[in-house]
Amino acid sequence: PVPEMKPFTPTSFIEKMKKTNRNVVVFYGSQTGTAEEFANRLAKDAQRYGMKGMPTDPEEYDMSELSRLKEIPNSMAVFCMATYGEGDPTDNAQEFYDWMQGTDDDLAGVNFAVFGLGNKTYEHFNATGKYTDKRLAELGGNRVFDLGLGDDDSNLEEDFISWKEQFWPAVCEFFGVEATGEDSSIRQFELVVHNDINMNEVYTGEMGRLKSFQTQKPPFDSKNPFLATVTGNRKLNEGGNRHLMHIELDITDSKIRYDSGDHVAVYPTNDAAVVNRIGERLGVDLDTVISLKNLDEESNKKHPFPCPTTYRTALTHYLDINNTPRTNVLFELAQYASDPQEQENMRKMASASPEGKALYHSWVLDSERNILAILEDLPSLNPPIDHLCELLPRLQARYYSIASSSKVKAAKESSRVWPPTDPNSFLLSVAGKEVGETILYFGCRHKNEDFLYQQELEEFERAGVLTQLNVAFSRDQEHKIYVQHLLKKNKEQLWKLIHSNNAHIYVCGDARNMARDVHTAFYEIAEEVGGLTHTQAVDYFKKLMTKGRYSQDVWS
Ligand code: 2AM
Repeated sequence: PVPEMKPFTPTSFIEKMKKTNRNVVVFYGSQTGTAEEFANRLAKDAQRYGMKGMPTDPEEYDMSELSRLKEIPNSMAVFCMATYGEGDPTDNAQEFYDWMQGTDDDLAGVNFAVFGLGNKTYEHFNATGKYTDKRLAELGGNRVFDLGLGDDDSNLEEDFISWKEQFWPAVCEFFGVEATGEDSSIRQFELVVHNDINMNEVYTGEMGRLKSFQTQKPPFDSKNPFLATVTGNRKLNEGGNRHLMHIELDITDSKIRYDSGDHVAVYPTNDAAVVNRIGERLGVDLDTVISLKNLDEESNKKHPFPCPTTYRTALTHYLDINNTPRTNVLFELAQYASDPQEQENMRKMASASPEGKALYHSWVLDSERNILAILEDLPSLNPPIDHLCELLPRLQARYYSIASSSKVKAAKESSRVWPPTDPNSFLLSVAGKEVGETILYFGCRHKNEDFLYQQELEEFERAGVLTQLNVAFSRDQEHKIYVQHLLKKNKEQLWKLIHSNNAHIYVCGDARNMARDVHTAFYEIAEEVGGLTHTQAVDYFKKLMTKGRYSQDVWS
């Protein structure tokens, strides 16, 4: 088999739609796969309304052809757009985003709808989805249905199905079509069992090239991960129910380079015991060699994961069997429940009715039922394993902050990684360089439990790498002490550094509470010491951000 490769020159999605008789194109701006999953589901839904959908990666096509969509009768473009970081589009949507910003194409007659994927704890909630929706309308596009705003901090899946449930009736009304018959599930892939195959041609967990784990060749990337040896592994915090690890990875000879603030992606594998139990529950031989082949021969996506492979490999390396399944998985599997009550409940959980949502919430989300727990708790449910493999989402790489600096790599051949991001990589990279004053505010719960890298930080202060180390322990005394309380205490010094000495501010950590309150503390400092009005203070820090002097690496 030839490894799957993306075409390099952008091709025409309009020509492809015409050739394959499609009228609904569903573009996705996706980083971790969720927006892509949603796009697949919408494209599949289209069949129920006598339309034909095509999930599409905007990076693979010439998006400047959007205005030509009107050449196709009764056509529509749907966009599932995720937002990252400071309101940024995902990597695969960057070019499309740039195009939208620069173009003055006339999109009159182009029907569109947008669903955004974002997280409310971030300042720029759903900025990409909002921008896409606004910009396409400005260019003259015809909005078929209102922008949907999914919030991953609450429940993205619920937001999506609620939006979808209103979106399709609006589409029906707009195009004057009706739902055709049963909501039956439609398979996207067909099963091929390989009874007599050379095992050298069978994927064993590789992401791209066959045998890439046996013969490692640079350049390494997400499709060709480097097998790094773990050379250090220690728990960073004491006690508590949290588990923070300091991991050292040996990347000698990998030619991998990185900068402060970069992340390392780690591919997890699923627990063999869970995989075995799924096999036992469904009564299948997990070592059967199979391929799942796309029934749509025109699709760029020939297989849902590298094929041929075994069920065991797919469930171990390629599929997410540990998270709570999304509602579409329950909906599609419902047909395999022979007990009418179990079947009804599964369908109900996939509906947008309040009762269904509540059931999905309590029975799946709150009870943290993964697919195995669902199979074990619904004894009448007996799906064919290949359909289950088609429906489960891909197992995603996990991203961790790199705490070491590549600048000191020469001296120390290993790279240190720990969740979450810390100031160390920054400090390590300035160590020994001529920089101005460097002041750190660090907050944690207890001095004796989670004062991470205490030794190193104190050593930095002694050696003068840090001019000043300020630590806030929130739970070592009756009342809370947070970093912003210490900032406020030192407000004169801080305002002088910011306003007169050109200081840069870096904020790392929790987005929902800490980063927001720290931001507010800086406004107050500008008001109290600098004499600015609140509006002026907001403006002041906005300007610092655009100049790159107020940077955040925050998460929720
Ligand atoms: P707490 O859990 O005791 O409230 C790292 O998680 C540290 O951030 C903890 O000490 C935590 O304190 C603290 N923290 C929680 N909310 C915060 C906020 N709004 N501002 C700053 N720090 C906060």
